[in-house]
Amino acid sequence: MNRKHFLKISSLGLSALTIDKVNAFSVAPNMPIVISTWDSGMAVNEAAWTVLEKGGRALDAIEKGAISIENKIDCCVGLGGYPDRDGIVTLDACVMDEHSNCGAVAGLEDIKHPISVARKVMENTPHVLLVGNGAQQFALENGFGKEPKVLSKDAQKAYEEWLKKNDYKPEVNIENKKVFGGPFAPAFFDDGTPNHDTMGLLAMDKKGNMSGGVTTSGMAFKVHGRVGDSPVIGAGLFVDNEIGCATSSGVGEEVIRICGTHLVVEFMRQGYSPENACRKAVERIVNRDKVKAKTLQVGFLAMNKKGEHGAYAIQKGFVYSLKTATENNIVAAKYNIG
Ligand code: SD4
Repeated sequence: MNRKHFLKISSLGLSALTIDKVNAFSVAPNMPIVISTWDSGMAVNEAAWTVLEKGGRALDAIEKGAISIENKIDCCVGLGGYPDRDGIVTLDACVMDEHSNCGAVAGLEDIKHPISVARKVMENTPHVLLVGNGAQQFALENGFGKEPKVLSKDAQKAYEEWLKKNDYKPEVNIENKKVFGGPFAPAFFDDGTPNHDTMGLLAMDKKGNMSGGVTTSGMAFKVHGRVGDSPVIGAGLFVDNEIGCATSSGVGEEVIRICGTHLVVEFMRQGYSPENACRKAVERIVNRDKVKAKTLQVGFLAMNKKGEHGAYAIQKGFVYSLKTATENNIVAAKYNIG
């Protein structure tokens, strides 16, 4: 972690925090609890917490948290995110609740809150996933406004850089290395700005019910029409209220291939801790192609019914944000390849 980035975290008021020193797994039986991918999850957790602390439903907390980051104009998810290779921002999102109800949208354009559209798909239709124009039409019919098609300043700059090389190959998210050459953007830019384009959230409310949600602009500079793992139930998100829940970030194709988050929950069902369940899913990806794995990043994040949580990634650099009544931390995930 570079100095500027550390200062940024410190300025969030996380005084004693150094990512490298915190444990990759901790027990938090105290409900409620919310965990979310990356350090940008700290602010998202705060928003979710306003629902959880009042005894609200985990699903409402998830939606509120996701909306808070979708609102950020110059951030990593939502309409401020990076475009596809045609310069168009297309959004993916999903939700899953304690009854295994789920809803998702993929390739959604010009709508600010894909997470809420995903929830409406879940609650107002007999379907699970709406895509592209149909998803937008459904959003408009349900009262969502159409936003103008403009790239955020950051996205515009990144897209112009990328166009110079127009190089489409996955790159690992290496810290402090400017990599505009691949669809998976780096964890941090040279100036220390965090750069992630997927927010996955998992929450357990005071009643012990779990829900999850994911919102993303997907991998930067993807082929137009490409859908990643994020809106795919069982890949980017899975919730089984009897067992646990999981979400993922990274190269979505690798996660889809192994039905990643469903696999993580199934490992928890077999008795693995959240961290070990994530590790086993990561190993499934790495063992499939060890050479390719060196160029990829995938991180899984999970929580079980006891509120225990953990994460594991292919590469160094994956972190998650944790909030309970007594904890407000960024936690570093262990990883397979150093
Ligand atoms: C995707 N999983 O579209 C997403 C990308 C991601 O942080 O997680 N970026 O494949």
